[in-house]
Amino acid sequence: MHPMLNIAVKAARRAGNLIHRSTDKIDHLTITKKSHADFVSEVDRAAEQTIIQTLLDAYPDHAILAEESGAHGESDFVWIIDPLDGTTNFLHGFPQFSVSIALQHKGIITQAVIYDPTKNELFTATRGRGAFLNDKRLRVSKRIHMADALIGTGFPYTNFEHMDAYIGIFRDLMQQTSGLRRPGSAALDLAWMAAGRYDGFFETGLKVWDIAAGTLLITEAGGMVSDLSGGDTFLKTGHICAGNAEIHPKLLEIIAPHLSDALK
Ligand code: 2AM
Ligand code: CA
Ligand code: CA
Ligand code: CA
Repeated sequence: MHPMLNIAVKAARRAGNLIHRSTDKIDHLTITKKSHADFVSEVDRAAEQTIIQTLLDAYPDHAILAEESGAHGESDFVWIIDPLDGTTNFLHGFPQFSVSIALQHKGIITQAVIYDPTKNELFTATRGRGAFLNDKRLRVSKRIHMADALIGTGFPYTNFEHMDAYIGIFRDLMQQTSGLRRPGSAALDLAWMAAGRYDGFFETGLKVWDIAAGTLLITEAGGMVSDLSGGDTFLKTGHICAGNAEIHPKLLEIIAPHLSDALK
């Protein structure tokens, strides 16, 4: 394993264990609301501190971009961190949340870890070296027909301007696929896409820490990732569409007629 991935795995496991131990105490946590439906607990913050400390102990010169504490440092190496993706699920004891850590080198994501502490599933990827679930090599699914496809998604939050477009896409997919799922951790959704559990995935308005690691997992597992019009702006816009090589273009085709300029 690449030494930088190894450190990221150590950080993700430490944070995941902390989160897992805290599931017994969710009724006693201090919770604040950052914006509409965006909650943060002391567990998010503690997990983030554990991750940052582990990474900076090994690589003190690297820069950090983390959901709860923002950007620090200046370097060609930037660690992009979501310490707890799926906080709403976590706070309800709904067992679908994850830790997501990616390393970006000169603008390119090179290492990725997503850890699900509930199932003890560790998803990892190094650019050019494939994606893994624990020790098993991952490949995206082989389904080719939309009618057989299981599609993952997440609902739009703050940008209610995207709501009508989203619901239009949702309605079409309901009629044309074998099912839609909305579990609530975008990072874990992307890892599951890489693992072939979904055939396609789309969501709008995500943040870079939700998707940085997951997008590398998918491409290393042989899948495709783009924005909603097939371009490569997804890390910036947070509008994302993924799939295996057959389903991805078909999903884009269904999405296209619904796109407002803001979503293109
Ligand atoms: P979080 O739990 O780290 O905040 C679910 O579709 C995804 O949306 C999760 O990755 C979740 O990340 C994110 N999310 C939840 N509430 C949000 C909000 N109010 N604004 C933006 N993203 C949100
Ligand atoms: Ca959040
Ligand atoms: Ca998140
Ligand atoms: Ca988070």
